[in-house]
Amino acid sequence: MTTSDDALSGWEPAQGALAQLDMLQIAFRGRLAHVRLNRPAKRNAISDALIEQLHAAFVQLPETVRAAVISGEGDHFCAGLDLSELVERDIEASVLHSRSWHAAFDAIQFGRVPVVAALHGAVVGGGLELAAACHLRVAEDSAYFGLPEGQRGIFVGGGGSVRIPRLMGTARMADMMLTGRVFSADEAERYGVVGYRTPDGQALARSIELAGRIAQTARMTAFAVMHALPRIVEQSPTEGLLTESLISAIASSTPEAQARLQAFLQGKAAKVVRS
Ligand code: 1HE
Repeated sequence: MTTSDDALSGWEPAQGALAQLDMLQIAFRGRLAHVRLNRPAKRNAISDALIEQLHAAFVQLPETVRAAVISGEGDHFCAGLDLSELVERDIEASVLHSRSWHAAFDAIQFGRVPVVAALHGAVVGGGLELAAACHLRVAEDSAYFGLPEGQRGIFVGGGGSVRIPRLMGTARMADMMLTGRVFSADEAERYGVVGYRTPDGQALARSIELAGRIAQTARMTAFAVMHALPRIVEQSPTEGLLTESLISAIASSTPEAQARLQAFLQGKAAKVVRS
């Protein structure tokens, strides 16, 4: 079991272009990347500049990286859209603004590596949309989940209507938007929004530990889980089964898979044990 101290030590700050992204703190350790939202004075509200930087960060992750963690500096993960920039836009500009969020969050969901979201404090509006674009979510006790778009007179625009119902169900998302209902970390776990729960102050360490395990997954398996699985889920069962057969055949024929299968057959690989 990795301790918090182990998980949080030994990180090297990003160099070069990634170091220029001033609203993020990016660091690497071995095959892991840590992307931290770094606007604590504004509760990590996502401005136009921050959404651009998030997009840039995830498309430019070095090839050596095999898993990433995203977290928020300060008392909250993310307060959602920067409302101070919600000036009147015409319809075209509004569509393009929303599409820029889609592009950034697609770069996370369908990027190079699985991403674990370490959640604490407010995970609201666009912050929940960002978390929903990640592959695993870890929430500590302080985390709470809301969609204040309803109260602000707007609608989700960062992919929330596509991703959030797939986690918690359409009825719960409708409830959040229509009544302002806020879910606790325990409720979020019960409703499938988060897969892991920790005491306060431990979500980041747990996320890093999980990212470390993800980084050991064979590349083709990670690719299939990220890129094929969500597409298969959207396909008809007939198409899905065919896609599954194709991806499965590709994955099992890679040298990495062959080596792992041989290792197991020779008694050199870990067995499946109770956790
Ligand atoms: C902000 C934002 C923001 C804080 N945009 N500036 N999101 C919301 O509707 C959530 C709005 N925010 C809040 O409910 C609260 O700020 C929090 C619960 C997140 C945090 O509360 P607290 O007491 O820790 O902080 P605070 O005092 O409210 O805020 C600190 C500063 O951050 C303050 O600015 P200051 O200059 O007066 O110090 C706040 O104005 C600022 N701040 N949140 C701009 N969101 C693609 S569509 C997505 C649509 C949405 O995401 S809608 C949901 C928007």
